[in-house]
Amino acid sequence: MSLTLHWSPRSPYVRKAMVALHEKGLADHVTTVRTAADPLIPHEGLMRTNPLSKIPTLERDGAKPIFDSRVIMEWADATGTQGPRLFPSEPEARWRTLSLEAVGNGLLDIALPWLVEVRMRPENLRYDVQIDAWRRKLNSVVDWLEAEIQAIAERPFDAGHIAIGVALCYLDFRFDSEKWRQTRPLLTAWHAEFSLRPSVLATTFRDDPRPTA
Ligand SMILES: N[C@@H](CCC(=O)N[C@@H](CS)C(=O)NCC(=O)O)C(=O)O
Repeated sequence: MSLTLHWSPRSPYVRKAMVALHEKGLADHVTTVRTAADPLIPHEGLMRTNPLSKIPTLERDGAKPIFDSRVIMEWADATGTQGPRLFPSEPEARWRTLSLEAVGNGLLDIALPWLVEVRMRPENLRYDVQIDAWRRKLNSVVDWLEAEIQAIAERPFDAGHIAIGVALCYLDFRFDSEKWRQTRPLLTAWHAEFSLRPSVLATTFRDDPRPTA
């Protein structure tokens, strides 16, 4: 099996996909290609494969490319022959997994535009009302997780855990100043355990040099 993943060590969506590929024993089949997916500069080459110019995008020999982190996780779950079942088939378990995955992913959907706003937008154009709304939502999500995490931890490890755990790793990477651990001891303890999984240790975030093309 030959797989090429458009990848960046800075991207939390890529990390979700990579953690799933590791969990399912597929990571060794993947060649990563460092691809600069900049929201302000659509990537001409990447758009030929994924019209959205987003990563992760997975190219497969002789088959259509797959994109969106959740879709790649589902593909990994359907393809890998080892590791935990990431998307359960029993309906109630599945709806819960998909909802938890959506919460983790939604946290990233708050964090990424926030980062663009404060890093890329000229300071005089910054919209503080929007930043305040993102901050309130971020706190709403981590408060909700603090209340739910004991029940979540009792569930078999799946795509929901991956999305939530990676999103919290991303807060550590880019939003340290928001201090998500403060007043959330249960979530802190769960995340410490999540961070020790080999799949998580193998996919750490880092600020590598940005490719020019
Ligand atoms: N919903 C997508 C989001 C992917 C995404 O936004 N990735 C970022 C990198 S962290 C990206 O490619 N941004 C480029 C852009 O927005 O044009 C997923 O889950 O894979």
